[in-house]
Amino acid sequence: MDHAKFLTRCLQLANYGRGRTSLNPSVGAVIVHNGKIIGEGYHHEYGGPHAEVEAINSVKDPSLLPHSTLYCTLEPCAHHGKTPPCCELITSRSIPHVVIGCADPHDQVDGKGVAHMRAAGTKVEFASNPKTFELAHQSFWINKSQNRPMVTLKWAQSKDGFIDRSRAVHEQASVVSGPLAKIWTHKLRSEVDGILISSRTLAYDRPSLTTRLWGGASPRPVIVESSAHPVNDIPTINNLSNPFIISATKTTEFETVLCDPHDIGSWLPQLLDHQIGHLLVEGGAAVHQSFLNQSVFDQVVVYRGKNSLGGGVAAPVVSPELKVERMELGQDEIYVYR
Ligand code: AOF
Ligand code: ZN
Repeated sequence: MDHAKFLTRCLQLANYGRGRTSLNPSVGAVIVHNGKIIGEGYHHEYGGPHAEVEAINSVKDPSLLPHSTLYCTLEPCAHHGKTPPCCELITSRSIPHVVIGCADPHDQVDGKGVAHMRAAGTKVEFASNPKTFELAHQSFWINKSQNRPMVTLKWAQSKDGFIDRSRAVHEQASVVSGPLAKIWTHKLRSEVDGILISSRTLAYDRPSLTTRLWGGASPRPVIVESSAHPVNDIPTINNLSNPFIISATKTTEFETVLCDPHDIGSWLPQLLDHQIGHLLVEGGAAVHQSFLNQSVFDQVVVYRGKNSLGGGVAAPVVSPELKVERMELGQDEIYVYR
C-alpha cells in the first residue's frame, strides 16, 4: 500500500492548520477507498472538530467507510475534551483500517486511542518514520512533555557575523538580509502563536511584528522589559496589537507577567496559559544569547546575508554541536539549527 503517499498528504493538510490550533496539535487526515482519496480534513482551530471528524464528514458516500482506510498524522484521541473521542467515531463508522503517523503524548490519549480501536477489531498500523510526524507536531510534544512553549530563535546576520551596526536609537537599522528572507520571516510568524522581542529592540527597531507579507494571523507580541528601556517611554508600543509584557514591575496597563525577566524558566511556562504554544524570538542579540545560554530553545533560524558590516552588534553564538540544515533563499543563506 502507498502508506507514505497518503501520510504525506495528511502532513500537507496538517500544515493548513499550523499557527491556528494551539495548544492543540495541527493534525491532518485522509480517507482512502480502493487507492483513491474519498475524504480529507484537518484541525482548523482550537476547540473545533478534529481532523478525523472533518475527513469522515467530507466523504460523499458514507457507505464506503466500512471498506476504507483512515490515515492521520496523530493517534486519534480517546478522551472527551472540547470534542468527543475520534477513536469512537472511527469504530462507530466501522472503518476497518487506520494508519497513524505518531502516538499522541497527551496523558489522556497516549495509546488509549489505539487500544480502543484494536479492541473493536480495527487494524491499526503506525508509519515507519514516526519521527517525521513528531517533528510536524513538535510544539505540541514540547508543550506536553516539557510544560513550556516551543521556542524558535531567529535573526539575520551579515556575512562577517554582525546583526546591526552600532547606531543611535533614531537611526534606521542596517539591512542585513534580502526581501525573500523578509517574506520567509512573515511565513514563520504565521506559524507561531507569540513573538518575543526586548523593549530595547522595540525602541531601536520599532517593528510591527505582523504577517503582512504572508497569510494568517499575526502572533501575539511579547515584550521583555528592561529597566533601561521602560515600555511606557516607547511610543511604538501602541502600534502593537494586545502586547504581553514580561517585567519585574507593572509599569503599563498591558497584561504583564511579574517575574525576573532574566530567569526565562520562571515565566516561559506561563505563556501556555495564554495559548502560546510556539514562541518566535526575534531579538535582540542579548535576548537570543540568554535563551542560548539557558538552553531554552528548540530551533534556531539564522539568515546569513551577502554583505559585510565591518563591525557593530555581534551575532549570538550557536553551539557547533547542533545539527544544521542549509538552504538558499534569494541572495541569502538560511541555516536551521536543532
Ligand atoms: C485528534 N485529532 O485533529 C487533534 C487531536 O479538547 P479537544 O477535544 O479538542 O481535544 C484536544 C486534544 O486532542 C489534544 O490535546 C490532543 O491530545 C488531541 N488532538 N486529536 O484525534 C485532531 N487535534
Ligand atoms: Zn480527536
